[in-house]
Amino acid sequence: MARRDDYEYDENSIVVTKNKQYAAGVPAVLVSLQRGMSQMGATRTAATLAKLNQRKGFDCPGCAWPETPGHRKHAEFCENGAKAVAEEATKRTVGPAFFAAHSIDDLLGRTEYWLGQQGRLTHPMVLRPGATHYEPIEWDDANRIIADELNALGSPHEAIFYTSGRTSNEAAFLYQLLIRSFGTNNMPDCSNMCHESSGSALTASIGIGKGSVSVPDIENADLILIAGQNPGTNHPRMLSTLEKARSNGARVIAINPLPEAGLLRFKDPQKVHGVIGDGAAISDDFLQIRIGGDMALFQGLAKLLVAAEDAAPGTVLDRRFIDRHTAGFDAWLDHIRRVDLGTVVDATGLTIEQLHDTAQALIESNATIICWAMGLTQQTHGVATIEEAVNLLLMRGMIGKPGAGVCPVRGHSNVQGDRTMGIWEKMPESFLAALDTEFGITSPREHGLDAVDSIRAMRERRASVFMAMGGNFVSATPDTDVTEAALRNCSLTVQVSTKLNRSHLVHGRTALILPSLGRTDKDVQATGKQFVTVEDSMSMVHRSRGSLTPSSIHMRSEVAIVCGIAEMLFGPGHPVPWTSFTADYDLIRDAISRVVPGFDGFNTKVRQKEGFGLPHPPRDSRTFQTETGKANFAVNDLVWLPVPPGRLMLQTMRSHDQYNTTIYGLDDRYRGVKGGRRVLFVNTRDIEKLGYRDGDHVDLISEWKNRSGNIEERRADNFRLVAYPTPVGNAAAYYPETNPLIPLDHVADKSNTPVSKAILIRLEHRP
Ligand SMILES: Nc1nc2c(c(=O)[nH]1)N[C@H]1C(S)=C(S)[C@@H](COP(=O)(O)OP(=O)(O)OC[C@H]3O[C@@H](n4cnc5c(=O)[nH]c(N)nc54)[C@H](O)[C@@H]3O)O[C@H]1N2
Ligand SMILES: Nc1nc2c(c(=O)[nH]1)N[C@H]1C(S)=C(S)[C@@H](COP(=O)(O)OP(=O)(O)OC[C@H]3O[C@@H](n4cnc5c(=O)[nH]c(N)nc54)[C@H](O)[C@@H]3O)O[C@H]1N2
Ligand SMILES: [Mo]
Repeated sequence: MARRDDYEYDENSIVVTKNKQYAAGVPAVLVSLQRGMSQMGATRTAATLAKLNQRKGFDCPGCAWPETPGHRKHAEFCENGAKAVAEEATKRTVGPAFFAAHSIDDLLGRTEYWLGQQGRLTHPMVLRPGATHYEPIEWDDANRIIADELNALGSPHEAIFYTSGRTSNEAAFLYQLLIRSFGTNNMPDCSNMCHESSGSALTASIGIGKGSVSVPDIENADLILIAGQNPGTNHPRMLSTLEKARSNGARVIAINPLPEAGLLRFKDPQKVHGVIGDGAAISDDFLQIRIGGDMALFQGLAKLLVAAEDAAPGTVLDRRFIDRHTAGFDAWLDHIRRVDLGTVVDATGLTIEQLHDTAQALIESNATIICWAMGLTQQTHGVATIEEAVNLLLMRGMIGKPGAGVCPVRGHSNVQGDRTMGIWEKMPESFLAALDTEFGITSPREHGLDAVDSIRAMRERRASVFMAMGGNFVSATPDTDVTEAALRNCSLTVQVSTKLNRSHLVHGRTALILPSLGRTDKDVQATGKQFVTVEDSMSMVHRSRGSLTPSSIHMRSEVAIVCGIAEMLFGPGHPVPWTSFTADYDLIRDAISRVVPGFDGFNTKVRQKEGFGLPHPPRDSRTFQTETGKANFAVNDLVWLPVPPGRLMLQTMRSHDQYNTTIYGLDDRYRGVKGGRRVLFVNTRDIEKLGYRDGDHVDLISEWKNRSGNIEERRADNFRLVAYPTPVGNAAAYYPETNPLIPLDHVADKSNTPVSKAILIRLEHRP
């Protein structure tokens, strides 16, 4: 077994090798087994990996990519799914003895990597006002503290309830029910920092904030654009689907500032050609776009398509679709004709030939899918960029037809389901009314706070109780110093968690840690073994059932935790049957079936082999529930990001060895960086121009023009320069180390999503 201090490391001894051209293959299998063995031992590794994503097993806590319907192979998982499981199913534990040995001050000096690697949280713990150490507490006493603090508030709106996207449908439904029964819609969630821009854009454009394609659609597409996404690391199982699509004749175009390994070549470890040889090429073309250039790209492509239609009328536009199903076409057409291709070339960094070639591919394709993730959403103009992607599909009638559509690839494994269950600060009236009718409560109607506004509220002491259902709010949010100060203003912070992280250490006057069961754990309640359900990125709902004996009898399921708090808070006689809900999750699903559209017959349908799909009106019947009753073409003025001299545009992203703020290890294998995480990927020409050499250590300073027009500076120190094939003027570094650089007010228009992918920085020599 590894010694605990193995997780301390020296950022000055980073090893850099050449970045890889291919993803997965045999090294991936070896890495997954190795991580499994070191965390879980041999028996637990074999037992858990065998149950991953199987019909009778648990849903992978990694990403939200769906399983291929009908073909669940043995071992439907990937290297990073295996790491996610090892991380949760670890045999190491963090209990009262650990907290007695480590003060808060001591723990604040550790890295997220070190904290996460200590093991599973086993006991409810309390940090009392002024105390230096967490100490154990009984569940009832913890719940009493929460109830007392909530009841002492002047208004329910002074409480904030965060959710990360691993929470099951059942727990999420009860959590929002607790929060709305209490009287607020303050429900920030990780989606606010993730696909909120996709939700905003898609709801305005097509009337529903979810993707419109299935796995078979991808497999049967003619053309797939993948923009702002790194599937080789973050959605590795997507590579198998893409490989299938390619072997069916699809063309794949990757749009990314970085030549990400999985986008270029993929070695499927489950196939012979993946084990020997170079693997399969995944993308036919790689458009190395400048950061923030996608909106210009989509507008430029639309312009070229319009020009082709003008040259040969009736060959490019899907007039029938446009006339029947869309609104705003003429205004859009007028706008697109005026797009300047010179600006598009400047904004994207692409050549005019690349633009023509891509336009030609769009014209030739009868079934086009656009996939995207954080490279598009976490931009000031993220919503507009996604609207432009939709415009490009609408003009060709590429929504609601096989092999075509929009594919926002979700992050957390149940982030989409949590939204469906009502975790949103602005759920529509129809949902609230159904909830009220079902339970005889009166849900508040005024919209609540999202993630960024919650931080503002705590900073200004308009809110003072903060509770988190999973996640690591302090490290995932921007402007780390501001956020940490905001949380320290609280009277109570509560974290329902599986693993230790920095959010347990940056706390209110009183702080609680409530240890929860995870996906892999067996969940037994009064009526016996329970399962939960999740919704994947393609609106498929299915069961998840853990099988491991929990490492402590003091852990509770998220459902039981929510119900325990509710019983203490509302006392006997509350109209919601909290006790019965904990005892039998079927009863929760029955209630959901009456409140949430698409869930009728939930308990029966979810017991079917493949689970069931939720309705998606644009996909199912080209019905668009927008204000116009049609799919809307959006008109947006072109925004792009020129880089001033002496500056770099920084994007913050994930290494191959982390899950958001959870650091699995220090090996970003595909990018060739090992042994540390404070690296800055910069083009060789920029390194020279700025007067540095590869391997130099620098400090990063972000420059932000605030509302009063003054430049604010923020720092993150000691990053090693790595010469890397990123576009000139563009840099990249890992999150969360770079979050202190992102101003709280640097948010996307309309979605309020922190702009994690475009931060203006300059470098300073380290003294
Ligand atoms: N193993 C693992 N899996 C995960 C996660 C994890 O941390 N680890 N996180 C999960 C979560 S919550 C999410 S949201 C997803 C995230 O999945 P991704 O969105 O793939 O994650 P990022 O690492 O943020 O990568 C963003 C990609 O966008 C590119 N990019 C940056 N700026 C731009 C731009 O302006 N234009 C374009 N076209 N591209 C750009 C970057 O080079 C990078 O390839 O993954 C999920 N799955
Ligand atoms: N700079 C920058 N910032 C970003 C991003 C970026 O690309 N760049 N990405 C953003 C995105 S896309 C996202 S989604 C957010 C992620 O934000 P979060 O979802 O808040 O962060 P995670 O790191 O996924 O949370 C990890 C913690 O969740 C807890 N946990 C894990 N599994 C469970 C479970 O089953 N139940 C419970 N109760 N707890 C569990 C563990 O204690 C673990 O420490 O970060 C955002 N922040
Ligand atoms: Mo995410």
